[in-house]
Amino acid sequence: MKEGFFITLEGFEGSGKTTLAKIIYKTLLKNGLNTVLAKEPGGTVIGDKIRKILLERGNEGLGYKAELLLFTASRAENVRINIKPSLEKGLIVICDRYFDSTTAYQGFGRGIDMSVIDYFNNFAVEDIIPNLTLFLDVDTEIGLKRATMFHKNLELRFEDEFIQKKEVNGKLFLERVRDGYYQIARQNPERIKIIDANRDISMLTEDIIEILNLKLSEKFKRDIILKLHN
Ligand code: Z5A
Repeated sequence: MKEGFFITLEGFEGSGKTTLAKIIYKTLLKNGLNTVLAKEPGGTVIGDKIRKILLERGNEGLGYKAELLLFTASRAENVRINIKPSLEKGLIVICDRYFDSTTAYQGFGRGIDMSVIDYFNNFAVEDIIPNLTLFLDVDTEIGLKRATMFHKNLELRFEDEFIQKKEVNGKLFLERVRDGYYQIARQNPERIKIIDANRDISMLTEDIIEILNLKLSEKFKRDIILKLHN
């Protein structure tokens, strides 16, 4: 079996994950590296239907357990249909959010027991663990401002909740998510690289290209110096 290279992007909304995932994807293709772009939640026929349920304004009544199961179902489909077959073909896969999002939002954010989170994360992804995760660390207020300006009015269930600044155990939901990401990054220093995402996109891109040059050179056992796609 061939083995590809799996990159995930993580972080708070408005940190630039989607923008940067597209820049990386185009850059890798331009440099002759076969690459696939995926995202979560969604990215498959069933996953896109699940995405609607999860993100649409009006679905505020959704319980935390059902929310976890829906993110898990969407991920299981993404792994089965997009990610695993592409990695088996030896391709590079970029995924905009993956299981660290569930740990950060449903685990640290919602407060669901971590043994339950780990069980469902493992259940969905089997042995498909990212080789590299870029954690785009943005100040929550900056990220939220960027995200709410950009999002379609329908996909605002989470943002609505952040704006209401719901508190659990004396801490805001969005603070718990951000602290959660730091903990996940500290526990996985080899896999996760923290990038200051408050800066200009061009500066973030430079940092990411440098990390990719290093990681992909190791992977393909030859010097890779990526030329940026503009
Ligand atoms: N969620 C969860 O709870 N559990 C899970 O397991 C998963 C997800 C997988 C939707 O995710 C929600 O699902 C999310 C977590 C939860 N919570 N919320 N909200 P999503 O990935 O579909 O949505 P998102 O993370 O909110 O995406 P986003 O707002 O699109 O954020 P982004 O991808 O990081 O940002 P972007 O699309 O690249 O940029 C947004 C805007 O900001 C755009 O106009 C850019 O031009 C601008 N931008 C981005 N970066 C910069 C910089 N550096 N400078 C200036 N402007 C910038």
